[in-house]
Amino acid sequence: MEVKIPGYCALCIAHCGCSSIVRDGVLISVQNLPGHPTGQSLCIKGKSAPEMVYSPERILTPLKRTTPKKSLDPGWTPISWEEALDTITTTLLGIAESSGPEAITLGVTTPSATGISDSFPWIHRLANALGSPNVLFATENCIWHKDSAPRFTYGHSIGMPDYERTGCMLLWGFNPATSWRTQAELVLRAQKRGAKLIVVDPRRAGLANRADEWLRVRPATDGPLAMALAYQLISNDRYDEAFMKQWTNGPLLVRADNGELLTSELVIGDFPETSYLAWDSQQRKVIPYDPMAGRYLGATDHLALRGSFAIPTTLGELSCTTAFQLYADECSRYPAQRGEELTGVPSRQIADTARLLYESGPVSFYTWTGTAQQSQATQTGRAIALLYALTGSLDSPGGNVRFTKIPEANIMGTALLAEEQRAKRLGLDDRPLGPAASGWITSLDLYRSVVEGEPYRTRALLSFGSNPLLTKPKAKTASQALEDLEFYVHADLVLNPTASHADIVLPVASPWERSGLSFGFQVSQSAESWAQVRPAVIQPRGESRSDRWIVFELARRLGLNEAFFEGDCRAARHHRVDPSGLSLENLEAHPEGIPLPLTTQYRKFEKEGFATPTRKLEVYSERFLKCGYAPIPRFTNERPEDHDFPLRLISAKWIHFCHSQHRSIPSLRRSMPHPLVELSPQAMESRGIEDGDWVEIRTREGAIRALAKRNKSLKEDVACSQYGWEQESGGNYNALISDRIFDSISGSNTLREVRCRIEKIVVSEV
Ligand SMILES: Nc1nc2c(c(=O)[nH]1)N[C@H]1C(S)=C(S)[C@@H](COP(=O)(O)OP(=O)(O)OC[C@H]3O[C@@H](n4cnc5c(=O)[nH]c(N)nc54)[C@H](O)[C@@H]3O)O[C@H]1N2
Ligand SMILES: Nc1nc2c(c(=O)[nH]1)N[C@H]1C(S)=C(S)[C@@H](COP(=O)(O)OP(=O)(O)OC[C@H]3O[C@@H](n4cnc5c(=O)[nH]c(N)nc54)[C@H](O)[C@@H]3O)O[C@H]1N2
Ligand code: SF4
Ligand SMILES: [Mo]
Repeated sequence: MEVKIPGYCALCIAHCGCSSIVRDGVLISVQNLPGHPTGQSLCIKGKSAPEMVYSPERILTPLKRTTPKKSLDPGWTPISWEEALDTITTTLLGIAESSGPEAITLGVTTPSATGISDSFPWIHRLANALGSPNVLFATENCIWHKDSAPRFTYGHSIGMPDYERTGCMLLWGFNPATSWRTQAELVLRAQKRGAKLIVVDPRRAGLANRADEWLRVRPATDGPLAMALAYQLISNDRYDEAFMKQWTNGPLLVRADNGELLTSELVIGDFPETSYLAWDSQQRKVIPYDPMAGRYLGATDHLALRGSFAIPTTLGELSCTTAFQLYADECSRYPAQRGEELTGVPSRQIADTARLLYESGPVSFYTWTGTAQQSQATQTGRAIALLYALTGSLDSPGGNVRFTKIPEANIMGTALLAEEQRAKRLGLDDRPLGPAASGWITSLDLYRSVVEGEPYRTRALLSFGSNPLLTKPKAKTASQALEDLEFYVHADLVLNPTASHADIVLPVASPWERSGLSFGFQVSQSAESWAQVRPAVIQPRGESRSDRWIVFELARRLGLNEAFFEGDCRAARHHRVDPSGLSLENLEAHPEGIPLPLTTQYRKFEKEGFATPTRKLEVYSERFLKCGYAPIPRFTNERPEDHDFPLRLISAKWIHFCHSQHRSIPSLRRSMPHPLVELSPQAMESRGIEDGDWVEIRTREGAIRALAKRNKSLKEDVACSQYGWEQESGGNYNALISDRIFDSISGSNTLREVRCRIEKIVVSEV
């Protein structure tokens, strides 16, 4: 019997609506699902679902290591779920009792490129209920710059371009044609309607080929480029002055003596306590701004956005400058010509792009990992966020908006974690505003804790997916940490190189063998209004189980049932769905999904202000100042040239694979059998390299091999390679990266800011 079951593909963030064709209990094929907001088409990975499901690489039973950690063969032996779960429970309880639950780290792979989105919040709930503040996640190299860093400026993530209404789209270090095809489709549709497209990328990849302006930025100079564009807007009066005055903290006065915002305590007069001060240029006196109420106490018609003023205070006369003036001054260090020198983008193009931004708004933007994996990544995120603020399009029709979401219960269980445990989160002391403040630790923090016992020793890791040996820098420290771990449990579909260091491996069912719930599909209001419970379409293979099942089973054994709906998965799902007003039964009866009549609320800040310390969009971040970071983005010069390593190496994603996954899927591997490195024709010629030659890529950290591929869009000194390949296939790109250079605010590693040299490998060496 053949059935066609609607659902969505959970393999990556696009969550494309799809139908599964199942014959006699076997998944035959997967097709797109017309009518679904993300169901227009599927990529080759989605179409290869049956190969993934029935891959001989799948783990089908729990496995136990039977040889010492350092031995090459782990001697995997199948064990029962009972034995696996009991061993895990006893060991974890023992560690929690003797060293505290913080000695146990939970790991989780990325929901943007795996089906872990089905159970992501449950894994966090398990950590919180257990009392562990440490969840290892790829934030610092992944979502930090679009979800967390903008909070320092806007108080919220960058939201989503309102593609249906936008006039100009700015894609910055983001290639949705490969990484989020449903966004790419909306970009194309907007272009057809006449919207303009600007792409900032060292490579002319994907939609950059159709851009009105493609800015070929020198890798990792995005911060200076954002400042240079902002300077064009400000110096030519091409910005939304009214928005900057009314909704940003640009008018607030900053003390020249210590960089703090001037507060009312220091100023003689009848001002409410703890208010900030701005300058009224007509009455030539200060006006207080109450951050609690989010408003000025007085008329704002003549608020000065720019200028420096001598303010009489109890400390004597203090020289103060408006925050916006300080920002404008910092931008003025980047006139177009200097912008060109620093970033490689021609000065004329910098000026033209700024004009396009001004003339073709409303402007929307999206940035992702192109700007994430750099040594000044957070300030780069701030610089882009501020450039965008100048357009005045934020949260307005056609700008970046946060679409109205379907209400659902938050099940992360954040409140279950005691404050005292939260304070122990690894990395919090070193980077107080970094991922640790949002709940996540970085791999470097984990390795240090395991290997050096600093600030305390991590003894166990319970990881749901993830492959840090290939996806994080410098594999050596990682291998040692994995070996030093007293107890490592890894739940996955396949045995990846990191999992081969585990003590116990748990077999995870694929998304087609388990159900999932998606409230909203992100890319538009209609997509965000789509609620869907995806059914399992086939039985789990072997003894594999969903991550959620594993979490609930462990919670029960660990005595955490109270936080887990007494072990009743269905009651938990009811709880999650209830606030939406939909019934779980109704959702299950409509596996194609149910649209809700939600409408977008624009300019929410008019009612709520911004969720920042000043309740305004923060041009000036006192929070940064207090942590010792520049309150207005400031960039130090590039790392010096290294003549032995003249090329700038970057990496990017390819449509065939997600990160280190999928290399064993035959149809995908056939279309990409070997790792590639793209080089400019000039770089190839000068090195005697031809298309398809094997080359060696060498950095100060190590060397890998890849096949050369001509890419005429690259500058002569830039090479773009792939990551995620194992050593046997050519090499692990991230072993070329030093773990000692990272963004001091977020811990983001310089995965794209590496100097290398590339040479042809003579055939006898291959
Ligand atoms: N050089 C370089 N390195 C990078 C990047 C880059 O651009 N350049 N990108 C970075 C980014 S953005 C990210 S997010 C990280 C990703 O880093 P990782 O999280 O390490 O990602 P993957 O390599 O995809 O490994 C995912 C693992 O999870 C397993 N898995 C898949 N689905 C499930 C599931 O449903 N449940 C469970 N339990 N396991 C599952 C897969 O089989 C695989 O073994 O890599 C980063 N590394
Ligand atoms: N096929 C596929 N899709 C995926 C994933 C996958 O692994 N494979 N992973 C998912 C995940 S976890 C994530 S985080 C997203 C990421 O999605 P994207 O951010 O779109 O992914 P990338 O291709 O790594 O990077 C985007 C672009 O940044 C450019 N770039 C490199 N260096 C620089 C630089 O210094 N400055 C600028 N401006 N650009 C630069 C690259 O050339 C590339 O075209 O994709 C998701 N979707
Ligand atoms: S883009 Fe491909 S892998 Fe991602 S959800 Fe769509 S079909 Fe699945
Ligand atoms: Mo990511």
